[in-house]
Amino acid sequence: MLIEDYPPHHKAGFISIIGKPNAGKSTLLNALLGEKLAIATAKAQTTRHRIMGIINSPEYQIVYSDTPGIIQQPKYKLHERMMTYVKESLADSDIVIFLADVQDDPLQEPELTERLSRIIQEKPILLLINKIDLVMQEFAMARIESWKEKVPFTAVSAISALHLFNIQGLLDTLLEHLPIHPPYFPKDALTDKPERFFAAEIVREQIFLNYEQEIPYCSEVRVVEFKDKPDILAIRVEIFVERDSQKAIFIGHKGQMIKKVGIAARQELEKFFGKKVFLEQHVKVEPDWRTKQASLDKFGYD
Ligand SMILES: Nc1nc2c(ncn2[C@@H]2O[C@H](COP(=O)(O)OP(=O)(O)OP(=O)(O)O)[C@@H](O)[C@H]2O)c(=O)[nH]1
Ligand SMILES: [Mg+2]
Repeated sequence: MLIEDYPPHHKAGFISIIGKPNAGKSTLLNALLGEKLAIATAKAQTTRHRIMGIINSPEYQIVYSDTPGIIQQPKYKLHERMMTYVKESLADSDIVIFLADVQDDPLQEPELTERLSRIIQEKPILLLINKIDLVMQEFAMARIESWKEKVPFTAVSAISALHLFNIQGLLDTLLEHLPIHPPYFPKDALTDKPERFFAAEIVREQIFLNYEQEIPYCSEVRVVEFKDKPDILAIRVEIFVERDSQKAIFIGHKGQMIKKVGIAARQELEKFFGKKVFLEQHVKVEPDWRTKQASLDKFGYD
């Protein structure tokens, strides 16, 4: 379908999903899209970029943005870049979804509630209380009330992004608030990011799942070769850590750890791309890359 072929009442808009680290934003994006686009792990600060996920129907196009978790005090230049993505996504959005873990107490978040109170003067904000599968209903209800006392949210809902609870109802609410507008992207678009980006993310997800402490946070993945041959997809990645000692931990005794990550990543890549994958990994050291402008530019944090 051509971008021009849309009915006069067609709705389209940008919806920004924001919240603290680990609230479940990427899980929610995947739930709304009905497929796994964004990586999601139990560790905070998994997402480092703004990732658009697009859903289309003849009548509407919703462009969701998954964003990095809001960090009040950025420690590295990397964190500052991540917060720039949140800001840009908020500036572009027609509707904001503020996703809160049901355990988060708004009374502990004065800066965040003040920021939300400012944003809501300009655009609708939906409060979504997530992970309600983990608590009693009364607890979730009380949480909603205390958030509402701090910010006059446009609408409020309790969901479980992981168990797809209340997701259809959410879509209906979003469509109500979506402006009449022509589509922004071709109707078959799913995301703004290229395949290489997702290849790097899938490897990074396995790093988050397989290592503890500092390794996930000091690691970055760059795709240096992406050859889509008829029978196999050949992907070569460089994995950067900050020091030699971290490189040794990454590789592990007799290369066991990197092998484990490679096998798991290859399986996930094959699922994502729907074909056989050959994955080659090289571990390199880029000293203090999280604090260096040039390194961040090189790794695509623009
Ligand atoms: N029990 C439960 N767990 C959830 C739910 N939604 C997300 N999670 C889990 O919460 C963890 C964090 O989920 P993510 O989607 O990565 O969270 P995020 O907000 O994108 O995190 P960052 O990218 O680090 O900011 C993962 O282990 C998810 O499986 C939910 O509804 N219920
Ligand atoms: Mg995320």
